[in-house]
Amino acid sequence: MFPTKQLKELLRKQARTVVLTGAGISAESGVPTFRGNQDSLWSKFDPRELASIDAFMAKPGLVWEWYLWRRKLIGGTVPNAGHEVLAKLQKLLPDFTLVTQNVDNLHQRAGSEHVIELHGNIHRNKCFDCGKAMDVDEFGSEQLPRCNCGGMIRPDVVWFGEMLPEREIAAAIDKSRRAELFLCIGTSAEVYPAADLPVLAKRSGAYLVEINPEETQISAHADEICRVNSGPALTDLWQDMNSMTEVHH
Ligand code: BV8
Ligand code: ZN
Repeated sequence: MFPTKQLKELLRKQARTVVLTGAGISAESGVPTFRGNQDSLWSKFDPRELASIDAFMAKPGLVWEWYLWRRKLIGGTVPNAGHEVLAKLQKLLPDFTLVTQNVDNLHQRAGSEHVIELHGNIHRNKCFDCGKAMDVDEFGSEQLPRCNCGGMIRPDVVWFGEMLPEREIAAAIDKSRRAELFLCIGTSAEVYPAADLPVLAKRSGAYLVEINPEETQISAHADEICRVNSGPALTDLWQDMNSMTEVHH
């Protein structure tokens, strides 16, 4: 059952911990995952199509409409228990790193600090040409905002085919190499290079835990699998850790 005594022992001895999260950790907040077949008006579009430079160059208005719709939807959600437990875990463990593929900012809203955002943040914009951060206020998708250099403004997220931010992916790789405990939560582990991180950690000797109600590409590598939604799973983990610390007082 989850958490096993190995996992509890690693946490008790404050093992160097890395957590990788994907869209699944925000599902219980009401943020649609990429794979779930949402009954949203966008379900007819494939995110891998829309989250690309080609789509933005071809149909910038449509791509902006999609991001404005997602931004609005995310704005109406709140972090769930899963986000909250990870923020508390960070305060408890001396060497804890949270790496996320999500762009929804929910980890930060739950109080997590120094979050490594591999794929950017949907609430930030930048200039397509000069890369300058641009805080444009609300705009319609008819007249798209432009930078004073003339470049088009775009969401500050990493699109398919784009390189990940150098500092972030380098830090995530370094931490995964040194991890003693790696929690892989709510990700189908299909998108690279993020999906390499849990395997890299495992190969470097980390104890690999998957928290996901479904099987994924990572399942075969995992030392421990929790086939439960991340909210309840992380709540159980947190309660277990507290009862454990009581015992040790
Ligand atoms: C790169 C930001 C180098 C944008 C995202 C051909 C051409 C070009 C590139 C490639 C190619 N072939 C492969 C590639 C590489 C490509 C890639 O990996 N493609 C995949 C599809 C094979 N990667 C890239 O392009 C990356 N860049 O490689 O640069 C390069 C450069 C040029 C040419 C080649 C290489 C950039 C990838 C970043 C893309 N941007 N997001 C935006 O959000 O709009 S990716 C986006 O999708 C998310 O950020 C996330 O990473 C991914 C979705 O994955 P998940 O988070 O796992 O979500 P998913 O819905 O899939 O799964 C949800 C999971 O949660 C499920 O397992 C489910 O069971 C579980 N779940 C559900 N409910 C719960 C739950 N779990 C727990 N609790 C619950 N309650
Ligand atoms: Zn510019």
